Amino acid sequence: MTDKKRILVTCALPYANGPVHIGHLAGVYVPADIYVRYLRMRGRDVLYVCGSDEHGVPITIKAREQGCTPQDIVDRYHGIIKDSFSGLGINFDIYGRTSSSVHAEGASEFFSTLNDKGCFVTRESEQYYDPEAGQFLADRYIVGTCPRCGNENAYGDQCEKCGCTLSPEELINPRSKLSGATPVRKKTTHWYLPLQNYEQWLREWILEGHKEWRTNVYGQVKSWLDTGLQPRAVTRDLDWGVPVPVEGAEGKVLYVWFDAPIGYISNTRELLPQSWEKWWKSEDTGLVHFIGKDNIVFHCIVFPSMLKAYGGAYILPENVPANEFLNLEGDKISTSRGWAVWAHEYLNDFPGKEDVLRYVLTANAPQTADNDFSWKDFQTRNNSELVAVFGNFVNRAVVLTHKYFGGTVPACGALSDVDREVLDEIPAIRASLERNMENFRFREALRDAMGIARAGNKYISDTEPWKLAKTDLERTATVLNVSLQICADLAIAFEPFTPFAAERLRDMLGVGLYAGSDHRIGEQETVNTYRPGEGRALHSGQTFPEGVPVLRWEQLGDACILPEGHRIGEARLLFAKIEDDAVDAQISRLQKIRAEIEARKKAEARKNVPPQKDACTFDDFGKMDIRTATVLEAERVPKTDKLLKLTIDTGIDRRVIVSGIAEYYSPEDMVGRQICVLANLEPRVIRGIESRGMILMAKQGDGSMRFITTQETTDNGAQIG
Ligand code: B3M
Ligand code: ZN
Repeated sequence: MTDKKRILVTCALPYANGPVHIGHLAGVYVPADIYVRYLRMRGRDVLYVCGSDEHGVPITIKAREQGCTPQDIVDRYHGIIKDSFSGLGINFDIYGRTSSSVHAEGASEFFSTLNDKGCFVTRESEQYYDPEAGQFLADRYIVGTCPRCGNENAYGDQCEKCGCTLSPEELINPRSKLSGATPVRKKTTHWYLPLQNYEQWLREWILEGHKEWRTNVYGQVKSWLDTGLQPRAVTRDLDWGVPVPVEGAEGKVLYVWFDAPIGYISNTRELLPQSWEKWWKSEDTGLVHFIGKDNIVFHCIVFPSMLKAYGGAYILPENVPANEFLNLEGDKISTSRGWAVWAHEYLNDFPGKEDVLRYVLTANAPQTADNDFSWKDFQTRNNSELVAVFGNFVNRAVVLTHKYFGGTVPACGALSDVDREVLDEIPAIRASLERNMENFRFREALRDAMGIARAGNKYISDTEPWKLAKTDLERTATVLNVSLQICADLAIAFEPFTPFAAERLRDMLGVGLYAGSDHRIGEQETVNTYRPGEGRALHSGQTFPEGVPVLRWEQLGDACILPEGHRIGEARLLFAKIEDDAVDAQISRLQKIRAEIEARKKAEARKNVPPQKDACTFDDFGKMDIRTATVLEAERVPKTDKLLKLTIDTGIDRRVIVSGIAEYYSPEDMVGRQICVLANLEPRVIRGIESRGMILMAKQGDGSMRFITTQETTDNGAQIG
């Protein structure tokens, strides 16, 4: 970990065009929150900054779809997102927004400085313009036919059907999404940041200087640099965003990825108008960006190049611990398709279980590879880890202390081997936990913390104080004393991961916690809003009532955190079991969404009508003898998935046909059905069965088959043609 005096932690600014989901939480916000809580407990001076990213084309599209203004959209989602974070105990020192005036000023000034210093190049190019709407079209505002797969509704940047990346010029028959008009090419000028000028410097700074960064981050940076950097446009023709502060640039705004990272700085300025510079321009500050993998290039290449271009002492990140993606029940999370678990809905559906989500997302964190969230795993981790191990251990220690010792910490007598063993285990776990935390390995750190609960649970099961109490109260006292010390260890170790439960546990133990200083930064600037545990968290300048022990990280692993005679609180439920019906409801909600997605996909695919084949003559057709026939018997051909053996009455005779329709019809579906067959097709032997003729099938756009049936029952053997 950085040994800098101050640590500035930023989290990717979520786009305010939708709520946040578990993928965002697992990738960015939960790990950042764990890190910040940990650092604060270690007494580090931390500033924790985030906010909504409120610009960009998708927000304008959503507004248009919903018939409201972009401001309405961002107002709505900013509120939802902000509440979701605080509901989960993720309490930034500031959660700002890029539509604020402080940000507009800051971003504008940043651009002007770079422009004045000659850091940009301008280029004229031709872009699509909607003559009816009178405006240039962002890539997403242009639709047309995909040159690769023929999808008629491909976007100017991507075809969602075949997944290919496109540029608007490649679309066949482009049309404007705004008016439907055919766009015309029109000249426009944009500002570009020539990233190639920073290549050598980036190589030295990251490839030489930060070999300790995560391999996924380092590798992505290396491959960008090895491919060679290009000038990047930092302006757009759009009416939503920070206006380009240059005369003659009317109708242009800063590209969202230019202004958004400046948002980190603006939000710091908004919170600390007097002293923000000491967080951004002092070598005493260590900057850490928490992001998802799709943001790596912007945080490791583009934004650092911007800061470098600006000059003036801006610091660069010490680390960018980007995560991979979290999938949901085996499929990629998708906001547009609705395949997600939304944070605000979770909080509604599982009140009081904020920590369970934090725990599961950390235990399954996509740190080195994509990972999967499933509701069954969520339930199992809650019931067999949080409830059965952690909760069960604490409950037994606290309840038995009330039962045998009137709720006071009993005396610790001579320690036996089992006692020593468990007590010795904890300092070793702590060392590993700290190493993991400081190297951004939160999944492993959580495993360490859980190791303490497992050790405690095993200790109390092995020593059986409920039995001991009948014969040896002195030994019982020692066992419960040791158990309560381990409970105190858990109250410390779990604070970063499950802050709500850690607070309940401190209540049970009758203790407070040192959770960091209150960051008195300037005269009138007091930040740090510590919410879960507020009543019992100790900030500098605050003292707990006489006699209340205050836990500190440094005590983790001490054999006597809680003094003999200390009164503990009442037993409370630390974690509650999650029943089947709660997760089944979630699973069936997802099944419904999956069915809708499938239906939409199928409907789309069906529209895929293949072009007409080459002409054939009447004689060609006349050679085919097509008849109506009825299926008399049907059975699967053994050892195949696709074939049915059908015995049919063709009116001419009774014969056997082997048909590849088993994927679409079962034998029972077929018996009694009247179908059409090509009767004079040369017989063929399929799987040892002579097949005489072919059943006529209609093949749909998605590849599925339906047999052709007669509308009204006709005689078998009727000629079709
Ligand atoms: N708004 C988040 C995303 O790509 C993006 C992050 C900006 S951080 C400066 O989902
Ligand atoms: Zn395509």
